[in-house]
Amino acid sequence: MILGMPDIVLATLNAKFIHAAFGLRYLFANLGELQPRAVVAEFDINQRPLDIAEALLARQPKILGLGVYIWNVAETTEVVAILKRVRPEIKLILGGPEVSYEPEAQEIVRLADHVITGEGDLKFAEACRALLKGQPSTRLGETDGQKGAGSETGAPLPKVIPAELPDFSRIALPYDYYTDADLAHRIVYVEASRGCPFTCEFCLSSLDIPVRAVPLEPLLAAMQKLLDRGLKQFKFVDRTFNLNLATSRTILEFFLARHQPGHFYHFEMIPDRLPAELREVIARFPPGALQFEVGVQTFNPEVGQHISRRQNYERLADNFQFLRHETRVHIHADLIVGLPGETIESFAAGFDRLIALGPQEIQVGILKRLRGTPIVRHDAVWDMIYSPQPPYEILQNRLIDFATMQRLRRFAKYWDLVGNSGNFVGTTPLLWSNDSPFACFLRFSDWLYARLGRTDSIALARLAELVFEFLTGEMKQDARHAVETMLHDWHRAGRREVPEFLREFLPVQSADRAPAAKTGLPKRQARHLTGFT
Ligand code: B12
Ligand code: SF4
Repeated sequence: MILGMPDIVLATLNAKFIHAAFGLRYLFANLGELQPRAVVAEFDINQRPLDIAEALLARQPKILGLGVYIWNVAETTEVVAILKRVRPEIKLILGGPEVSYEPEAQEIVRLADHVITGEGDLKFAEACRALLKGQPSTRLGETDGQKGAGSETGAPLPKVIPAELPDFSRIALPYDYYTDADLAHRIVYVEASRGCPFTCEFCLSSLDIPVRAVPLEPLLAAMQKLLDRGLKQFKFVDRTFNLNLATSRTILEFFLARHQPGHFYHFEMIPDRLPAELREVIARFPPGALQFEVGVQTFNPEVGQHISRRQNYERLADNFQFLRHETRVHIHADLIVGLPGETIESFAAGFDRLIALGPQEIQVGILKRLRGTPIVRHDAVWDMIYSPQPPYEILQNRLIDFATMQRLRRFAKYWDLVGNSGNFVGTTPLLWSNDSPFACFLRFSDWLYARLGRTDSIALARLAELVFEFLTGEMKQDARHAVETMLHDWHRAGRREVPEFLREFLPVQSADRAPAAKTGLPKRQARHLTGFT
């Protein structure tokens, strides 16, 4: 409880209101004796920078810590520019993955007083202690002092402060700092480990070596507390949850033993590692309780080699078969467009192969050049051209020109609306009948874009009507079959009112139906779930 104004404000702009800032809560939990002088203030990127700056200034902090990520760097730069003009005396400390690499190249770093690179759990408190004691900051134009944060010498605190990897046994866990409102209304993140042992060159986590585990006993005690407080959905952010089999099994057993209807657990997994001891416990979870995010990224072994990603495709296929046929896990699999050496044909073959493995969702991601990642070593050979604006997506490369990349970008967006949304579970496969799913969906995507001229703000009923028009007009499919399938999807999604264009095919009394029963699960996953029944 703070009486008066806090000396320290920890703030960030989340991607959306619904995402709670996990990293900030770690920093807050580890402020030690400074904690009573600090508050956490969360915003989202849809708020105006001026309003955010005003809200921050109203708290009159001496130190403001800002979490900077790829999704908020543009907006946070604006906030920082305003703050530095209006109240230059407030010490601005940046941190987060976006400013942890290539800080010298960034406007936001130039404007701020300090940037702590890496995991700031303990280092932020150290820097605050030093600044509150009156240690000066390195001024613009000066070179960074030799002494690190916390130095008693009074030497200026360096502008860029690298954080040593903190030891988990010294870090306080942050879970008590999720409020009851967070637990009720927002996505709550948790973690059992940090770091990844793999080296995929497009990924920032490939730089997070070694893997470090949160001590299991306090972690499970914290999870129990969250369950007792009523949290139903746990999103684990571990890069590879199935790395340490004994730990992942213990965590899964823990949740299974306490499972209640509506509980939902999300994990990121590597696809080629699911031995019997894990399979056994996974198979015991009820429908919809588990979601696995499974990065496949590419099915082209040569591309895999280019980006230093090792993957055993046979084991991957076997694990997908197991997950789809012997468990009730919701699978969200990722593929990336634009990797060095991936042609449109090889991407198409990979997409079709993944469709055959039957995950409920396929995220078609566009390659990004994340700051600090070694993917840049391919720039010259593969003519990789990325957007200079976050999220730094690829615009073209030697094998895929700009116009084709744009088509694939639209493919990804429409696929998300149609293939992934759960609104067209039965209808989507009609779009390809016996042909290549990739080729057919690309044709649909091109056709849809010609009709709409945009990929966002499309009302669901309008989208459904266009799907129907494509199936019956362009593909000459049997209208009655299309109507039945679409209607089934419509009701599966829990919708009562039947859209106008379907009504004319139906007898009056069967048009509207009671919506499907509520499951308490996230909406998209719940829609896919009925595929199990
Ligand atoms: C949750 C999450 C999201 C959420 C957003 C969450 C939110 N709050 O709004 C969603 C799902 C929306 C998301 C989206 C994306 N994400 Co994301 N996401 C994550 C994820 C899985 C967890 C973040 C987390 O809580 N980590 C755990 C905490 C403890 O670590 P941390 O946040 O890094 O915080 C530590 C340090 O960074 C630092 N720190 C943080 N804040 C501060 C502040 C100060 C003052 C200081 C000193 C230090 C400091 O100290 C903290 C404690 O050690 C990470 C991967 C991961 N496991 O970290 C990726 C990650 C952050 N995302 C990433 C990317 C690339 C994306 C996307 C572009 C991916 C995509 N496919 O489109 C999109 C962007 C969306 C957009 N609108 O543009 C990259 C980040 C790149 C970057 N430079 O920021 C990451 C690292 C994944 C990766 N391995 O490549 N993401
Ligand atoms: S893509 Fe996955 S496996 Fe590869 S480095 Fe990143 S987190 Fe690790």
